[in-house]
Amino acid sequence: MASGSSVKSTKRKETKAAKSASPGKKAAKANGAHRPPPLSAEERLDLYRQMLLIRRFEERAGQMYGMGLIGGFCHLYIGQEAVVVGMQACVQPQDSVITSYRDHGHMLACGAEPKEIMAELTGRRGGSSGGKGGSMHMFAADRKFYGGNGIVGAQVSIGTGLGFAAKYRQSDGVSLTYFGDGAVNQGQVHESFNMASLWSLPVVYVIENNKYGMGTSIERASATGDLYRIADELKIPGRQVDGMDVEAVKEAGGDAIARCRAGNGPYILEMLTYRYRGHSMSDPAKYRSKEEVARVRSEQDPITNLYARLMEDSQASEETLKQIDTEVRAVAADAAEFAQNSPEPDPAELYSDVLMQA
Ligand SMILES: Cc1ncc(C[n+]2csc(CCOP(=O)(O)OP(=O)(O)O)c2C)c(N)n1
Ligand SMILES: [Mg+2]
Repeated sequence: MASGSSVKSTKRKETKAAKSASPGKKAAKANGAHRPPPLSAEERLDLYRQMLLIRRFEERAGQMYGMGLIGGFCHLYIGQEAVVVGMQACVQPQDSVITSYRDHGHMLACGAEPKEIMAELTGRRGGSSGGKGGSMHMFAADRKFYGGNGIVGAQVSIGTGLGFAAKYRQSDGVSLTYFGDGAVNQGQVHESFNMASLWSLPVVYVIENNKYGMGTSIERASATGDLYRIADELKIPGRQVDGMDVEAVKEAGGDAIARCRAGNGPYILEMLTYRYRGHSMSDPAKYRSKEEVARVRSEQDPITNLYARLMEDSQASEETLKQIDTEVRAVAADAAEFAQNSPEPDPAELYSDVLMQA
């Protein structure tokens, strides 16, 4: 029967997907095993600290969710830290950032206050949006961070608009527009690509290819696996990057941003990455094996690998790295405490900042 054979072929593809879930290796091959020049100890330690802060912050958020302190959806970024940390290491103050609902790491990497992010998660007054946005709708206009968007792909059109604004106002800014593998084949995404190419807009499209859109693997959702070539016909160049290697991300991000800033139009970076947790806190992730996750964690973890490089190149001692862990754990713990003690929003605030049409 036709349906039977399609189930079989889907299963075959999933097995293939599980076997090929080694993001770093594939990109290293695609980039000709190019290893960027090593950074200084100071630069590497800064990247290490930022990735570890995101990891510890999100672990804490996961615990708080489990304790019933965070309501609604909560999508953790654990595993993908190298992408946003490597990219944000290349930006200038005039550059803008926009992403999906998987946004806590992006807020942290943009320099927003951990306490305010955690209080936003618990829906408290001290949150970055006064507790009215929550996990999916983080926002920090003072950091040029434009969300936190719950509609898959919507941020690609808005991010393209941010690129248009930068060009129109001659601000010399670049729009960093992050989105997932699950969004690349959407209509509005391609309409945005077309405009950006036609008008030569300064937009770096960062595809965070973590292999899954909810429970659907990229192999089952997309006719092409080479997402960095998705806008070839629209003349947008692209590059595939090992998104588990923060130094490779930084190198590729620096190139792409400089290219856009110089007026060469948009660019696509496909980051091969992986999320360790389920799609959201309520996802038991039954569509992939525990072994698949364990393999990526043990072979490709961006934090463990940078730790190893720091040690290998004698750029840091075990004590220094342990000290960083202690410090970021304390930041996450302080944020959690603040987020539990901050008061609930005033009921009078219910309708403020809310657009209503009669
Ligand atoms: C327009 C739209 N369709 C469907 C959904 C439901 N949905 C939420 S997340 C998601 C998967 C997106 O996957 P991906 O873009 O790969 O991002 P990831 O969650 O992996 O970061 C879907 C289909 C939605 N929020 N918006
Ligand atoms: Mg995805």
